[in-house]
Amino acid sequence: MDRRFFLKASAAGAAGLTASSLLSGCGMGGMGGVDLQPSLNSGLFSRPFFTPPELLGTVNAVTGRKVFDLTMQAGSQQFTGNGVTNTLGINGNYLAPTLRMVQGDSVDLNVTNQIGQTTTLHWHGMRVPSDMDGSPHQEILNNTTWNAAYSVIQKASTNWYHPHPHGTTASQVYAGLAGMLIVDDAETAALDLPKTYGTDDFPVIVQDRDMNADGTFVYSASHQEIMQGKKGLTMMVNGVIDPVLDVPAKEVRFRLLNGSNSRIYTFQWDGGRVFKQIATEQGLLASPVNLTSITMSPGERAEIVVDFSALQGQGVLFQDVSSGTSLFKANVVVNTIPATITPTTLTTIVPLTRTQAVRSRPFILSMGQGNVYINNKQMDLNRIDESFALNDIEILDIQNTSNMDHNFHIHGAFFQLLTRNGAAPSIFEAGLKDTVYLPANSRVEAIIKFTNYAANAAAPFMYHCHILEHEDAGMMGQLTVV
Ligand SMILES: [Cu+2]
Repeated sequence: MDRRFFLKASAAGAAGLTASSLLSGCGMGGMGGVDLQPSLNSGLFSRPFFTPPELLGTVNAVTGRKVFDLTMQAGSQQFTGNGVTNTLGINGNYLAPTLRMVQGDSVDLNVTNQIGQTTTLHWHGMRVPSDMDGSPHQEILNNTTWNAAYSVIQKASTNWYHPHPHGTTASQVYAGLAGMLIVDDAETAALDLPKTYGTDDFPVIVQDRDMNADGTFVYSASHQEIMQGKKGLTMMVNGVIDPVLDVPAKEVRFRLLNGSNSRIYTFQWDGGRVFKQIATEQGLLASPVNLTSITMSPGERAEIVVDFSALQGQGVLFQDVSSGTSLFKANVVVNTIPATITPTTLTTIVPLTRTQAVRSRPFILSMGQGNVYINNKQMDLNRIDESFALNDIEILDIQNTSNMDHNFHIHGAFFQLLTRNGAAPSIFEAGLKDTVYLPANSRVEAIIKFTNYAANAAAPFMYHCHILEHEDAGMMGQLTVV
């Protein structure tokens, strides 16, 4: 079964092009790689799974604030047997440590840019003041340090951090600048959930990359790739191709992040094994929901729990149905820590209701004349597109009128879906969210309440398509909260 899944993967991954045409570069306009490799996912799972180290911060004895020192740096890494590639990373060569914060913390993040070009660092999913958001307006010039300071006001949730400089986000994330940011709180800590990081609680950052035969990354920004979004043929988890992970024969929690530039995944466990989803982007669901697959667009997160207690000695594959690729293998080994029993009630979510909304605000995602738009406009750093009133409840009426997939992410607040194409949203996206998938010609109504001021017009919040090539091409707008 596994082998067949992989063989299907090879055919799907090559998107109808033969391996020889890929190798000669035919039909891959703008790729620039005459030796571009087909998918390197072999189905062999010989490399160890990499769990990014945690960074807990250092408490300043005088101020009580938690201090995180982050260096965005250039490096190199070997992903295949073929050779090294230039990369970017944070406190390392590729990706970044998992930042760990607790609700109620006051944090200082000292971000030093040593990547040789201007960047920013955005805390995706964190509800922070707009001038601390790491948006395109908080530029960090090369060889300078940006000091971000904020209070952690939100509930336990799986977030992430990545650059957000206008026009160069896609290439910087592709080169490796991304990491997880986990918020903990007392309510979640008291639940009988898997929570031992690196033992029964794992980050799963899924990304796709193209590589040349010499092991170097391929990233170009041809017009075609900008419009279609860059999709690599090789999938990686936490920066490793085909990793294998020992998991204990008990419940195990995975914090899924689609960290890809533009690829949309539908994840499953082989054989359609049932798992529990326990959280969306902004925290726990009211109750776990049983699923056999979950679809995630770039920037979306989900926490899931899989029960391996009856599977000791077996290998279970985590797969992307859309491309037919097995992403990593979980080898179930003897459990040495206390078992957990995921509760049937996790938290209380108070839904915002349509009758509370003071208005419905349209966001039209469209394409035309070789460009991408929101409300027929392209991003202008000097223009404020929308103004929200503090504490007003509004409906975001988000419509994708194009024949291509997009998604929608908004900074500074979270939302709940009211409808998808006029019907109730899927159960796996019924929680608190900050990023939502919009397939071609689809519509989502979401309800939102801004409880944070945008500090001033010089530091607005962003909303945008999280397909990074689209974002860079101007599928983004700016809002203030007054
Ligand atoms: Cu888009």
